[in-house]
Amino acid sequence: MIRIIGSPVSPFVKKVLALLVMKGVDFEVDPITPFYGNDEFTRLSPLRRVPVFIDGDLVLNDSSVIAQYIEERWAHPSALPATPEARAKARWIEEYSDSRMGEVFIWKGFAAKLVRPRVFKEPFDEAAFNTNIQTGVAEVMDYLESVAPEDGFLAGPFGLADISVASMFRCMRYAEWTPDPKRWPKVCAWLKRTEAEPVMAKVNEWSDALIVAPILERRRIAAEIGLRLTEETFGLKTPRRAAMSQL
Ligand SMILES: N[C@@H](CCC(=O)N[C@@H](CS)C(=O)NCC(=O)O)C(=O)O
Repeated sequence: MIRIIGSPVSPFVKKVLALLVMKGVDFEVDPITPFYGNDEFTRLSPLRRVPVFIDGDLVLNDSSVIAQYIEERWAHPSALPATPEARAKARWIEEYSDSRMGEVFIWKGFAAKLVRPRVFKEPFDEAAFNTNIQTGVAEVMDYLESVAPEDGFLAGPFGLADISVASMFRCMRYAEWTPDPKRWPKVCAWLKRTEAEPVMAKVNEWSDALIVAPILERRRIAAEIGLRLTEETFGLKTPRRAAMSQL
């Protein structure tokens, strides 16, 4: 059985789960928050980041590396478009999402509002959060609006590019920010189409359930909506920042 380490709330974990769902591959999830990972977690994930993909002796890190492996190992249905040009475009959007959107949507957005206060008991800096919305987030939105299609998806059929970007938006929704459809109409319409795709709806259902569920209830709630959780085997009581952590 394939095991994924990392909470489905993480957009990087969600990308991997969505691809496995899309390709009909069975898996189970150890939904840890990376900061609570113990030494065994460090051994499996040298940067102390999630997701980690484990299949027997095969241990893979980094969502893009894992995504590429999944695409090669289970080629059908493909999460990438047909032509080399469109495939390159999809990979660029994935990269832009992981790096730039990761910085402004996740680290300065979602993590600043929810993770930092909850995990590290640090106060929420509302002014910095709002500045990021008006600068970094707005700049990302303008770029996405310039590349979003009038209809359909970001790089052809629904796939990796859409999954990557939509996963970032969900975290910002948890941080109580959603884009203004008057200012960014094409992105908002694309997001609505993407979130209506069954694969995206399923993984969002998982993260929505886990983000609000009390820890003791999580296993029962997850089972009800078709997410198989393993024991949380990597738990520390006190969170630890990775040397590489952006928090
Ligand atoms: N480039 C990595 C980024 C993964 C990542 O940053 N994951 C976050 C969770 S959303 C994490 O594990 N953070 C822990 C830390 O920064 O210490 C990937 O694509 O997998």
